[in-house]
This record gives sequence, C-alpha cells and structure tokens, in this order.
Amino acid sequence: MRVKMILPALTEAISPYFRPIKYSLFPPLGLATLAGYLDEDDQVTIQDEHVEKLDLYDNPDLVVIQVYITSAYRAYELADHYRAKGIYVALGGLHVTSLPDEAAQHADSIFLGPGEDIWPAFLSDYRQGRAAKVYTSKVRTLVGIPKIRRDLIKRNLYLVPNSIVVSRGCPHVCDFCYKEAFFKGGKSFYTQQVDDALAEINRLPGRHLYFLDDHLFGNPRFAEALFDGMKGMGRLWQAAGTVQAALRPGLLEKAVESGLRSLFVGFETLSTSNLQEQHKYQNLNRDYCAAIQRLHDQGVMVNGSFVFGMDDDDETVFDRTVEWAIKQGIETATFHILTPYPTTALYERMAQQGRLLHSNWDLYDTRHVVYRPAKLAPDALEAGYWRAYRNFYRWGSIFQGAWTKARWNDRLRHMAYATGWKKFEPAWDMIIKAKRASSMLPVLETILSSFGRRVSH
Ligand code: B12
Ligand code: SF4
Repeated sequence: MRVKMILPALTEAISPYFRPIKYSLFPPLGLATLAGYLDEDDQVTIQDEHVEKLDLYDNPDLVVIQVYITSAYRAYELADHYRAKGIYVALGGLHVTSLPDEAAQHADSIFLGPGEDIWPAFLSDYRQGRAAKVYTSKVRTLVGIPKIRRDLIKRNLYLVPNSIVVSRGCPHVCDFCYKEAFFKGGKSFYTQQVDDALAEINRLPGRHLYFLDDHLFGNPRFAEALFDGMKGMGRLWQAAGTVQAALRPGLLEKAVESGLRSLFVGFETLSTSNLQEQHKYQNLNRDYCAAIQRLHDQGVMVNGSFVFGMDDDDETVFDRTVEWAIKQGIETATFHILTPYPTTALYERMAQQGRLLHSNWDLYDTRHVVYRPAKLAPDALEAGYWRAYRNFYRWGSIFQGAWTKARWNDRLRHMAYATGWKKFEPAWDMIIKAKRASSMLPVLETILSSFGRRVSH
C-alpha cells in the first residue's frame, strides 16, 4: 500500500517573503508516530508543508492529513483535491476532534482523539475493505506502541529534529486549553513506561532534546524516574512545565542534573481573578517570582507564556506584564491573545454569552481577536499584544533582563538566547530557505549549555 501523510501549513508559514523560525522548529511527530503502525512493505512518505513544497501530482492509495485549527481550510482543500482523484482520505487531529461534522465533509474516514487505538483498528478494517466513516478513541495507553518512524523525517529541515513526547495530555483542566476537548471519552493524562521513554531517548542522535509534552512534570513519580534514568546521558534538554512543578522540592534538581536547561512555563496571567475565571487553579496563590528565581538559580532559562484578553484584563495589562517579565529576568516570552478553540469550556462560555465574533478558523491563531473582550476593544487587544512583543524584545529590555543576573555567563546566555530568536529573523529566513535549519543546532546547544560552563549545585 502507498500511503502519503501530510501536515498542512497555515498561510503565514509558507510565505515566499518571510519564514518565521517557529515553523521550522519541530518535525511532524504525530504523523511519524502513526507511520509506525504501517507494515514493512507499505510505501510511506511524510510531507510537512511548513518546510517543503507539497507534491500534489502523486497517486497514493491512502492520504492521511493532520488537521489543526489554523490549517483546517488548507487541510480540507488538500483532502478535496485527493478525493477528486478517487483517493481514500483520512483526517484526524485536534480540529477534527473538535468539529467532526465539518471535517467529515472532506474525508472518507475521520478520527476523533489520539490515534494509538483507532489508527491500527482502521488500518485493519481498510485492508479488509470495510473501513468505517468515524473512529473514536477510547483506549488510552502508550504501552507497547511501535517505534516512531523517525527515518521518514527530513532532519536537516528542522532546527530541533529531536522533539519527543513521553506522555499525552495533562493532569490539569484549564478552560482555554485544547486538552479536555481532545481527550474526552477517555483518560486525559497518561505516560509511557519509563523504560520505553528512555529507549526512545537513546535512539535519538546528538545531545539536544525538546520534550513537547504538555506537562512533563505532571506525574512526579514518572518524571523523577525518567530524570534518574537520563542522568549521565549527557543530554541538554528543554520542556514545558507549570509554576507548581518548578516550586516542587527535589524534582527540578533531578531535571537539571539530567540536562534541563530551559523551561516553557505557563504563567498565563498575573491576575488572580483571571486564573479563577479560567479554572487555572494550579497557578493560584503560587509565588511566580520564587519559581523563576528557583529556575534561574539552577541555571534553567525561562520561556514565560502569557495570555492577554481574559475578562480582568484592561488597557494596562500589556505594559504591566512586560515590565514584570523583564524585571524577573525571564529570557524569552511567548504572548498569546486568548483564543476560544471550539468545544473547549471557554468556547462554550463565549458562545453562550454571544461574544464570538466569527468562525474564520484561519484567524484562530492566538494573534487575532475572535471574541468580544470584557474590558478592552478588540483592536486595542491586538495592538497591545503586538506592543508587548516589541517592548519585551527591544534591546533596552533585553539588556535590562540580562542585568538582573549576577554572573556574566548568565547575562551573556540571556542576551544570546533572546536575540537569537527575535533579533536575527532575517538570518533565520535565509537559513530556512537554504534548507539548513539543522545546521544551527550546535549554536543552540552552545547557548543552552551556558557556553560550556558546567552548572554547579
Ligand atoms: C509542536 C507544536 C507546534 C509546532 C509544530 C507542530 C507539528 N509539527 O506538529 C509549531 C511550532 C509549528 C506549532 C505551531 C502552531 N501551533 Co502548535 N503545538 C505543538 C504542540 C506543543 C505539540 C504537538 C505534538 O507534536 N504533539 C505530539 C504528537 C504525538 O501528537 P499529535 O501531533 O497531536 O498527534 C496525535 C493525535 O493528534 C492523532 N492524530 C493527529 N493527526 C491524525 C490523523 C489521523 C488520520 C489519525 C488517525 C490520528 C491523528 O494521533 C497522533 C498520535 O496520538 C501542541 C500541543 C499538543 N500537546 O498537542 C501545540 C498545538 C497543537 N499548537 C497550537 C497552536 C494554536 C499553534 C499555532 C496556531 C500557534 C501560533 N500562534 O503560532 C501555530 C500554528 C500551527 C499550524 N500549523 O496550523 C494548539 C492547537 C489548537 C488547535 N485546536 O488546533 C496546540 C494544541 C497548543 C495549545 N495548547 O493550544 N505548534
Ligand atoms: S496546565 Fe497547560 S496543558 Fe495543562 S490543562 Fe492547563 S493549559 Fe492545558
């Protein structure tokens, strides 16, 4: 069987004029995971439109497309194209799970939820000529899953080819998060077995790893055993975690010993009332400053995630948040405009209150306002969001943030990391166009490792 797997891109990612580095960071791990279930004699290709031009003149037997909200229209266009040629099209992923009726109009089979149970079930049905229209995931486990087909990934096209996930979902329930909607009907947080995760890590070449888990520290026992197992492997790694995880005694230290050098932390908002509104209880009454201090003391850089536009946010939120982040010495910040993804609790609330402005999914990209904010005009929210990025990444702010650190090495690392992402965008554009993204990985590794300095505790 000839199988073609596609990760379609949103328009911005394929601009001939400018390519932001973020779209050349990670390979399509979900599709490479699904490819692992195919037979040895199946011919399979993965095409990622973020980094390559799609070949649309081929005639495979089966086309598999992963659909995110921002690439939904493009995914449907590709699906219609292949179906018009009489080719069987399977659609799955987050957006299909949110809006199955919409997706079903463009597919022969749709898949709701994670693929580890329903994808092999479909393959068996398809080979017997009796594939169903809808497959809904119920059995949630990562035990005994086949090896990810990393051989299908074009590593040179990505800055971070070694992305990895060793769990699915998250133990928390925040109203704006995709998670509850995607995992409904089964467990919404589960991990691999530690030995399997370590074996996967061992298979990855080089030093650098990026854990894409929503919350790598979500099961402290699993995380502790994983970090113990990784000790001595000589890895340098990055991941996402919560404020709570950073404050938890012992766990962070183990993570650092096993190579953690930068953590994406979901602060989201400095307002208690916003946290309550979004049911982000795990952040309530946590000392954000102490968490950052602890991370910095351990030599871990912080990528702070902030969401603008919750009901307690007014015109002052942007400057206050940016000033606070700079004062804390946060190295990089990711800002988002609150976005109600369909079927999340936030979306239902906004819909009930009649606050949704439209359902043009292309604009549900966390950079556009798609609902009526409570204390801000939509255009003021968008303007404030862009201003926050500008102000956080201006030279003066980068110096100010770097100088919150006592040691020269930490200052230098802060400056190199922050400027690397945001000040050299034209250089990234050239590197991406030359298809050399992976050649910059040694630079990233050098910066993460504090230019070779060993962190002592
Ligand atoms: C890595 C990542 C990226 C990377 C690369 C994405 C990639 N290569 O796949 C980059 C940086 C490019 C990116 C960009 C964006 N991202 Co992003 N990203 C992620 C992240 C952190 C991990 C994805 C991942 O690899 N998961 C691990 C793999 C194993 O799981 P998976 O891909 O979901 O695949 C499984 C299932 O979905 C399912 N499945 C998927 N497709 C199919 C198809 C079939 C046929 C079947 C059977 C099953 C199936 O089976 C797979 C195995 O279980 C997720 C968070 C998350 N936990 O999902 C956010 C996430 C997907 N991103 C999100 C968003 C909003 C964006 C951006 C719009 C952000 C922005 N403002 O720029 C952009 C645009 C994305 C786009 N192209 O349209 C949202 C998506 C919301 C939604 N409802 O679609 C998420 C959920 C983050 C969040 N918490 O809000 N992202
Ligand atoms: S902690 Fe993060 S990943 Fe977990 S539910 Fe909340 S937003 Fe989603």
